[in-house]
Amino acid sequence: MKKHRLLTRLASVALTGLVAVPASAAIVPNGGFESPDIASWTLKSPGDTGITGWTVVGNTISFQDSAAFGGLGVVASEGSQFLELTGIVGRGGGVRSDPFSTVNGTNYRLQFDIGAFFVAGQGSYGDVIVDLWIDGVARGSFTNLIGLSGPGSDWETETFDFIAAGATTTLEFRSSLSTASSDLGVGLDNIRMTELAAVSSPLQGLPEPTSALLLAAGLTGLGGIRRFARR
Ligand SMILES: [Ca+2]
Repeated sequence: MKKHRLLTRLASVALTGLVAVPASAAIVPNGGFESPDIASWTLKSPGDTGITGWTVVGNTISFQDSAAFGGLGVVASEGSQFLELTGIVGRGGGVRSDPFSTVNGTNYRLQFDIGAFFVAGQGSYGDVIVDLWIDGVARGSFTNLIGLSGPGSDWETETFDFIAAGATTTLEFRSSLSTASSDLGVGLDNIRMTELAAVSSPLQGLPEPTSALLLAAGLTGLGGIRRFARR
């Protein structure tokens, strides 16, 4: 019984700080751009606040329903609505969230889907790059190399872990100004955040393989203890 309790405790120690345990989710208001409901598509200029919870920044974007160009292969990643961050054509457009509630010092995993499109009758719109800011600070660029050879929507989920710096957080996404990114079709949808309850701060920023190795090492260690306990 004692051995069992020891092993249970060791397992708990080995896993704490290494495994992301979702504690809560869906805290980005209207992260899927489903509100307000639109029938087709509409252009939005910088300063526009018509998309619930978001302000358009940088350049004109398109607020779209899958009904608009779904027949050509262009559909949302989540629900039926999404953003197209190049408007009709052009780079640098995006959206900034209204400040929403976070817990200061807490680890969060931000995930969002970026879309590249192959439009029926027109061909591939090319690779896409989306730039991310958190609380006004640039946090990186995310690339989706289009993998389609026929009409369709190529959505890819991007992940970024960070520590909230205050009681509210602001997210901003823009299509990249880089010419490596399409100026005609950069999708954004399904922005969500999950609180990472079990990730301790010393591990923040470690690349996934390192965490996996540490986890593997921890499990190997447990195996050794189990072998020892069996003797
Ligand atoms: Ca959506």
